[in-house]
Amino acid sequence: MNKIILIVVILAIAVAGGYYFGFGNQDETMNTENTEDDQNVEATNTPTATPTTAGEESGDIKEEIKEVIGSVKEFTVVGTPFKFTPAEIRVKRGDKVKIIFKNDQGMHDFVIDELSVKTKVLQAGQSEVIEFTPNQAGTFEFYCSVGNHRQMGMVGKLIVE
Ligand SMILES: [Cu+2]
Repeated sequence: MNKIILIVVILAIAVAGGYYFGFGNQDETMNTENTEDDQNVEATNTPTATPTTAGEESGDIKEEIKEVIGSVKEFTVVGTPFKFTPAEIRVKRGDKVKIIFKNDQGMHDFVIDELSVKTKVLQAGQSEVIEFTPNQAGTFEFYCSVGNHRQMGMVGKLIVE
C-alpha cells in the first residue's frame, strides 16, 4: 500500500518536474537557440518588439537632447555661521543648476559674483531657490556677503567641468 502511494508521489513529482522543465526549455529556445522555432518566435515577437525598440530610440533621443541643453542639477545648500554645507558643488557646463539655499542659523545670503547669482539676505529658517546655467568651465567661489562672513570662511566652490 505504501509503495503505491510512493509511486504515485514520484509520478506526480515527475509530471510536475517535466512540466516545469518543459516550460524552462521553451523559454530558453525563445531566447537563445537558433532553431526553426526561432522563426516562429520572431514572428510572434515582432509586434511586441517594435514598440520596445521605438521606446529605446526615443530614450536615446531624450538623452541626446539632454546632452545638448544640459540636465538640471539640484542641490540643497545649508547656511550656518560660518559655513555652507556642502562647500563644493560640481556640475557640467550647460547644466541648469538649481540651488535651494536654506539658512539654518544667523543671517546669510548666497552669492557667486562671476555668474551674477545672489539671493536675498535670509533670516534663520528661510530659504530661497536660485537657478542659473553656467556656460563657462571653471571654479567659482560662492560666499556669504553679510558682514565679514566671507572672511570668516563662509565660502564654497562651484566647479563647472
Ligand atoms: Cu553669512
